[in-house]
Amino acid sequence: MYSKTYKYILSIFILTMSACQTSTFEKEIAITEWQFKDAFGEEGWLEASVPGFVHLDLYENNLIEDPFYRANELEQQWIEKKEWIYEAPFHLDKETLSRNKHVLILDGIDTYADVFLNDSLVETTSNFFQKYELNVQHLLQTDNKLTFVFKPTIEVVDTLSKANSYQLPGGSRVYSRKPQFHFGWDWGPKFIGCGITKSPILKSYNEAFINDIYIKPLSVSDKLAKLEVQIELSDLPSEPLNIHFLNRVFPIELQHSKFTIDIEQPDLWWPNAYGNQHLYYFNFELRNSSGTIIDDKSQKFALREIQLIQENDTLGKGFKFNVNGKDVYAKGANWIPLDYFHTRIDSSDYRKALMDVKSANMNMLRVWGGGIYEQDYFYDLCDSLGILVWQDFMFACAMYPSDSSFFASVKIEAEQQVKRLRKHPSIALWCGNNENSEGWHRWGWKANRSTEEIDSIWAGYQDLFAKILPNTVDSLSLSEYWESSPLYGRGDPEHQYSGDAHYWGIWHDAEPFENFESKVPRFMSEYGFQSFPEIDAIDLFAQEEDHYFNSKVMRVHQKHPRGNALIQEYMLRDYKAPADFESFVYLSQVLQAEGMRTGMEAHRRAKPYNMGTLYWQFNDCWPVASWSSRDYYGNWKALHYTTKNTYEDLILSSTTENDSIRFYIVNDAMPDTELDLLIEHVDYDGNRLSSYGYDVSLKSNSSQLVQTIAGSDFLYIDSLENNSYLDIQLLKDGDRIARKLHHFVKPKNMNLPYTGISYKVDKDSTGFILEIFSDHFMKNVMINSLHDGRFEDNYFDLPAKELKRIRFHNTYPMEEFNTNNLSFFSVADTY
Ligand code: BMA
Repeated sequence: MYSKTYKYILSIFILTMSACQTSTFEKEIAITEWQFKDAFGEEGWLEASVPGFVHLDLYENNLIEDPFYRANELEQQWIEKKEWIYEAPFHLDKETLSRNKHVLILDGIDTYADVFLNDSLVETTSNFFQKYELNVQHLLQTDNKLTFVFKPTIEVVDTLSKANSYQLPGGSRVYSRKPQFHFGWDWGPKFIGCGITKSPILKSYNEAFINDIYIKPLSVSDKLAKLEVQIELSDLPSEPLNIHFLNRVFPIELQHSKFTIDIEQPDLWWPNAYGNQHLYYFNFELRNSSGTIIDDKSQKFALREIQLIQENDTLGKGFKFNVNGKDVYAKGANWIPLDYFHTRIDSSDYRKALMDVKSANMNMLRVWGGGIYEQDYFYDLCDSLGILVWQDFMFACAMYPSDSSFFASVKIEAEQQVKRLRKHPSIALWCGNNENSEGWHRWGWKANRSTEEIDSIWAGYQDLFAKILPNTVDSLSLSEYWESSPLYGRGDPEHQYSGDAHYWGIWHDAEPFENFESKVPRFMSEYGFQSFPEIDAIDLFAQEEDHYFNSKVMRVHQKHPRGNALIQEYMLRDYKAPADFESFVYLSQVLQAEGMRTGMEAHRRAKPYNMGTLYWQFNDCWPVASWSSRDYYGNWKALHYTTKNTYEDLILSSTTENDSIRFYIVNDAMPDTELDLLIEHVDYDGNRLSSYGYDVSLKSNSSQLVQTIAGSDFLYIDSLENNSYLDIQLLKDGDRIARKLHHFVKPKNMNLPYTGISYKVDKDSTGFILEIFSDHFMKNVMINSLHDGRFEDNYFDLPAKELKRIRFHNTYPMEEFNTNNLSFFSVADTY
């Protein structure tokens, strides 16, 4: 038997992937002709889209304006109070009707619906995250009608909440198993309505078919992988069957069967930058005794072992991921749904977003617990791109009910989701919840409660997050489980020494960015700072008259109560007051990027004490001022470019302590090698004032302090600190492989020359390259073009008298690059 203990001994481990193709032997009938209506309204039936949400249907029917535009959110709150009905007819031909079994599959139902088939109640749904499989053969006829009568979610959760003798932290939303961010978040709107977010399907069949294939490793070595293949059929077979697979035949007599197979010379799956993402593809055929194929499914899977390693040391307890025997430094971000109305996200949106994850040199995403368990395609992409997934169960910032019906529902949800996702090699960890434990212990949630109440709420937490969920993960998968993120809240000093941490001293407590350097935990699973989306993106949801940050429209698109004030406060610490709204928007991004760079570099320098940095947050679910590095429309903010550079495999980093400047090299995957370190002192006009060169022996998987130099060695005249910097470069055989500019003062104290830029556009076989040049140093140059696409680099510091070549990644094929479209903006332009 393959046990957890045994797993630690193995160096490799295998999971399977879910992309089973639909067999040709069972018949899937999609139900497509949907209409909807307000149960008590006068409009009557209107055309509807499934998958979808009622807000989108109302918008499509011109009954409301675009929910995301200007302050429309405020006008659309009436929708949550209504009862909505969705209905679709579907026709079955004789052959289909005559089949032995008919199962109606409902999934992603948002949320409380009485479901009728031909006017008979077949289910009352209450869990968005649950798949319902209903045996409906007694109700079917040639012409059928499927009806959903949705009760208003708000009414249901309020009733459930009132039935409890006390309020639970988090409010009434905790009673619903539906995406918690739907109730509004500090980066998201509130459009509570209803929806059928996955298409209902009727499965009609005669013979048992393959329902699930799970390939589980028993042992793996360089030479041989032993795998257990678990086959689940839809039903008990009516006659003995065989599975044909890899030219072998395995008899099947039960609904659940397993057999073992070997793979010689197995290839492993690795995270991004650590190796290839090898995926195996297998085909399984289910045949009856006369050899006729009655079902077939293909299944991909991969070989890898992931361990969460927690070792005690003198300071506390470490927290790191080890893949196939190698410690992996996790570089990434937190992921929220790509759209509040996530049914409009298609595979190309996922692909673009995840390519932006990979392009920024990330190897891990945390799917945050207030959102959704993502679509299969998301995990398929993570598998093929080498992005590890820290998967939260969908519980966030609250305490949850503990009655038996709530637990029963969660148990089904957890079993289904773990079974679905265990096939993906990208799944690195299951985590119980986001900040529930921190909230309970540190956010005053126990105030004004009786001891019985406190004990009962905590016992409920323990039952759910220390028993039900870990037991589910343990019994159904080989994944590790982590009870709550973070282990300790920032109010507890222990957060710096053990487990994962959410460090919000910067932002929520308005601490200076420099504190990122002194408050480094073992694994940073959240930290962040807000910025605005770029001005062209703002213009997609606002008008010229909304262009000031406290306008009604901009306030609707800023959900953090102190958001704008905090951005301003931090901005004035480091920058001169911006002259206008456009400068404010640009500076908000530069401020975010430079502040977060301090954090990212500090975490990486602290390796191996710190073994991961996941910032809050990668993306947005609507256009908003937020902590994201990529806006709702997919534009890279300054932070995303900074992330790309700071998450490079090999980076240079520098800090100032008293008068000492310390120079570091951080290296994740490059093997031991000899390099040259060059430190040049350069002024804003490009004059080289002094130059130092050193030999460096680079160690693999390390952070090395390579030099310490007194600041006064460079700043022998006072004014130099305001008009010069250090240009630090790492060379291998004369080629530059890393670079960092070290500044002596904050941008507001830099004597930034106001200067123009000269440019030209070059073309080669793969596209366009912009060449830019300035006579004087420019801080955080933003290049904007009206062409669809992005520059390889942006918001960068441009040294004086140095030609910089920047490739343009166009979204669509382009004949020529229109230079009239180009504009440049830098910090010197903001005041
Ligand atoms: C974190 C997250 C979110 C929140 C973010 C910013 O703790 O878990 O709940 O959006 O902080 O406040």
